[in-house]
Amino acid sequence: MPMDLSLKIDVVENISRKDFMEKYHKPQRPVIIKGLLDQQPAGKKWSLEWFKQYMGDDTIELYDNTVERHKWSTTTVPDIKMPFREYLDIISRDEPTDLRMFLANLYKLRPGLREDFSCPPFYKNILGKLGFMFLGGKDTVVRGHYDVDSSCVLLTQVFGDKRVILFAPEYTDLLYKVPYNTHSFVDVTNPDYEKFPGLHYVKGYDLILEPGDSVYMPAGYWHFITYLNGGMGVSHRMMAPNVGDWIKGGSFMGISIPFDKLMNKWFSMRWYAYNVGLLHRKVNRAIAKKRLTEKPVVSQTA
Ligand SMILES: O=C(O)CCC(=O)C(=O)O
Repeated sequence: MPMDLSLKIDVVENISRKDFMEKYHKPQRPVIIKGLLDQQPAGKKWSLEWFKQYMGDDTIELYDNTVERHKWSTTTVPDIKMPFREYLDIISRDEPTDLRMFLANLYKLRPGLREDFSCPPFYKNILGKLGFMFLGGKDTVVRGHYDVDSSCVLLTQVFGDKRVILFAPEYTDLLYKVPYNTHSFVDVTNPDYEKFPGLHYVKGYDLILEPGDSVYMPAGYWHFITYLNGGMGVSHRMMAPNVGDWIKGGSFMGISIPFDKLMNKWFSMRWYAYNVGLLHRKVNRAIAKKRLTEKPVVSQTA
């Protein structure tokens, strides 16, 4: 039984704040909002070429997916710096790249960009002042994760297309979450069911995010992202509707990340091996629970 990626996500246009809150934020359901970028000047203005002109000389920080330590620890320190223009040249080629720009503080880099695209009115909130920028090239992979602060994320695609696979937080154990981190040990786009049998039991959404469109990812939602070509996205955040997620996010950032970094420093591969053992034990328990609770599918024709 392969994993089920056939869940249907709602797709809406021009959503009001009331509808958004009632139908998606309060019940924590994902949704695609079409054409959000076009409601602000950025829709007509922002492109890869425009960014080259506007801030091509700025030095930006990049993460390199081939660096080993990213596999077992939360990514916090960038690997490479280069002029933005050079990076935009790399991603404009139709060639795979492992270099990605992740969580760059957009309005801090260039405050003027807020005039072009600010937090959409229906999404205004205490965290809405922050905007983060993400870029990648063809086949760039953002390893599966949920956001460390357990906030809700509205990710708007500026140019390029990306494949986004989403899973609800209930599948956290079955997705092989690395202990003391919020990323997954597995690649759901190329599932190895022999090694990772927990993947048989997960159900998710598989979508393509196109330029101008946004996806709302509730708190704790797993996202596995693959860039289909050179692309850029901008995210805005909102606090989760329940206090449990605030506590989870705060304790993860304040306790789990520093603890994991320290243990990695002290014990290196021994800490990693311990965590791999721990995660497999967790998944085995989650599989056993699924087997007990899920009714087998009975053939209708029998
Ligand atoms: O689009 C990307 O590159 C990553 C987006 C992401 O992980 C996020 O908004 O949390």
